[in-house]
Amino acid sequence: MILHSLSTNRHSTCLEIMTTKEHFYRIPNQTPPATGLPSGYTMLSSGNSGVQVETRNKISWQAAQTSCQEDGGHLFRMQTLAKKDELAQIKQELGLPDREYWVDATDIASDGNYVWGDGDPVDGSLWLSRSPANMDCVKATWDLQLQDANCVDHLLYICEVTPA
Ligand SMILES: [Ca+2]
Repeated sequence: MILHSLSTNRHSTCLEIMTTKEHFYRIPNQTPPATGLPSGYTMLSSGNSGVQVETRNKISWQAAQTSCQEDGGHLFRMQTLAKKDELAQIKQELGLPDREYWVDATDIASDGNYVWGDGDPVDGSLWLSRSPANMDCVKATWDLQLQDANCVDHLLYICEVTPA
């Protein structure tokens, strides 16, 4: 798992400050609030899941899905406008680059019918366009609109984990 350098740095700084404060005030051992999320994930404000944006390692759709599964999740399911807006806010707050990112949808099961990993159909209003080539995987464009893409393309990706 590769963390975005900015968030990693912020995390380190935060830990250093916490450590310093603990020594200064002699605060007894306390555990931080458990989010149930792997390190590097940001909780969506809806509170149902956390996301992490891979900003360095460009890989195929399947390799990206496997990487997210190793964290206990899957590629990001941008099923609603609300989730899209939340992700856009996180992207802005963390200063993440305007690039193309793999998301969870494909039409591998039924050509032309794009669905998320849980079988939910992709909301038509979130599409930027579908190419005449009718490719099998779905990416989010730099401004988080959905577009079909060739699954073997190498892109950045967004993972989503729902705490148990
Ligand atoms: Ca297709």
